[in-house]
Amino acid sequence: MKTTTDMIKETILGSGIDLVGIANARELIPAYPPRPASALMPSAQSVIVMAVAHSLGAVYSPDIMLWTRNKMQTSRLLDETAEKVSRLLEQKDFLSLPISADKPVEIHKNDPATGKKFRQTRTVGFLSLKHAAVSCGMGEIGKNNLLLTPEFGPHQRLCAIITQAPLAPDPQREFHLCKDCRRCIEACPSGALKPDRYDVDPCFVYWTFGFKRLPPLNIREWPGYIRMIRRHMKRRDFLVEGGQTYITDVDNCIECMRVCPVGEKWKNIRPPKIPLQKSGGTG
Ligand code: B12
Ligand code: SF4
Ligand code: SF4
Repeated sequence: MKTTTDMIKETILGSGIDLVGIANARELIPAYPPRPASALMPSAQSVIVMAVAHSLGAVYSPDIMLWTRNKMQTSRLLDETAEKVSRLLEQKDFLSLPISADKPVEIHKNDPATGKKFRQTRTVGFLSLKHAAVSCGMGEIGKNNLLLTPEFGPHQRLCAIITQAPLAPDPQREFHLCKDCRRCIEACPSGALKPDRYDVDPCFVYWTFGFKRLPPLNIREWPGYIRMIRRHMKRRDFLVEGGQTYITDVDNCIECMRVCPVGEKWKNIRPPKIPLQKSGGTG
């Protein structure tokens, strides 16, 4: 006889989702800052994690705007499925909360732990989708700080549902997918990726504006920083760009994802050379 877990997984995969896993809500891998499912639903029993592969053509397209559009569609598919499945679970009397593949995020100007102002505003999701995916054996976190799955490497988007339904969890697994090839570190235009860590501030600034530098702490470095901004302003219209970003959520960078060679399903169609993608950060 089919269990509720089988029925939920079948519904999800039948909706066009590529991967699905279930984690025990009380045993999620702690992230930093901690993102427990119980903070969002104290009675949570399970976290359903879903992934949809990006179109690889969009990932390798010459202009990041083409990828952005694809990203919106993967998010839409994920969010629609999360909504559908949550309603299904609630019809069975299990409170369920979809966690979107996209915004909103918490925005922190000050460090909640110390109250001190951050050098750069930081954002954090209500649930860490990567950690939830690792918790249900979907993949591992690579040197690029992204979830790598055996099937698609880093080329998927994630979404989740927190639910009271006591579904059967999938075990966490060991993969060793990251080849430590350092391509992501070399490709990162902002220097956010280091061999031993990921620095969120330079990534955020490059991803948002295409600027390779953080606002300097030292007053003597400000003239150089202002010159850099003026160079950008000569070739870019930030007002019009801002409008487009508001409507279609344009990003400035996916290099750490593009260059990663992991992902069995893509081995025959991955291009041999991956030139830098055009974005606000490239000239
Ligand atoms: C906010 C966010 C961003 C922000 C901040 C990134 C960050 N790591 O915090 C920015 C805009 C910079 C960003 C960039 C990117 N992102 Co993003 N992002 C998110 C989002 C919404 C939340 C991330 C999060 O909170 N993670 C949980 C934290 C605990 O884990 P972490 O990311 O490892 O930790 C960092 C933060 O906590 C921060 N940090 C450290 N101390 C503190 C203290 C405080 C108070 C705060 C607030 C933050 C903070 O630094 C940590 C790393 O040191 C998730 C979706 C989600 N809900 O999970 C997508 C998500 C992680 N992003 C994704 C992607 C693809 C990207 C990009 C490639 C950009 C793009 N164009 O899409 C880059 C990749 C950068 C990288 N190599 O990690 C995908 C990853 C898919 C995958 N295969 O893994 C996700 C899962 C979206 C999705 N629906 O699929 N992202
Ligand atoms: S999104 Fe771009 S800037 Fe951020 S870590 Fe990846 S390659 Fe570096
Ligand atoms: S590009 Fe290489 S080092 Fe970076 S995550 Fe992928 S396999 Fe690991």
